[in-house]
Amino acid sequence: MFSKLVFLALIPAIFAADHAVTVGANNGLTFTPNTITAAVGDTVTFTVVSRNHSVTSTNFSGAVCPPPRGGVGPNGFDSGFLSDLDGSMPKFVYTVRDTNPHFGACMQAAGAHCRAGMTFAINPSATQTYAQFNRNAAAS
Ligand SMILES: [Cu+2]
Repeated sequence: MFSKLVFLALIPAIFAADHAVTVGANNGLTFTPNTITAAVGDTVTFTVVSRNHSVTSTNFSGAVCPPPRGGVGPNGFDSGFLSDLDGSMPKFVYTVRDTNPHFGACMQAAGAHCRAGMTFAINPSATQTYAQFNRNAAAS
């Protein structure tokens, strides 16, 4: 009985994947990779490796930059500002709750990082692509 319970408890850990995203690699205004394909239950772990950035969900088009505090939902996200200025490489973990497209960006500098291409997509679609989202961000 005990072993069966342990096995059942381990199932999510076995099948859920973690997707690692580096924020600010080489001191740049980037999320690497900028496109993530993830299943419900997967996690996306963002690690800030330079400066001070945020991981915040926003609109696909229109008011993209800066993303609003609290992020755009449903199932949105907002890490708040995460600073690596002290070298601590802070992390933010988002658990994927649905397979809808989610678009994210950095809210730093009143949207300047976002407009400069500090953007990413989780599960973009054929009609809502990362490339179009990034163009929308640059123009917002
Ligand atoms: Cu930033």
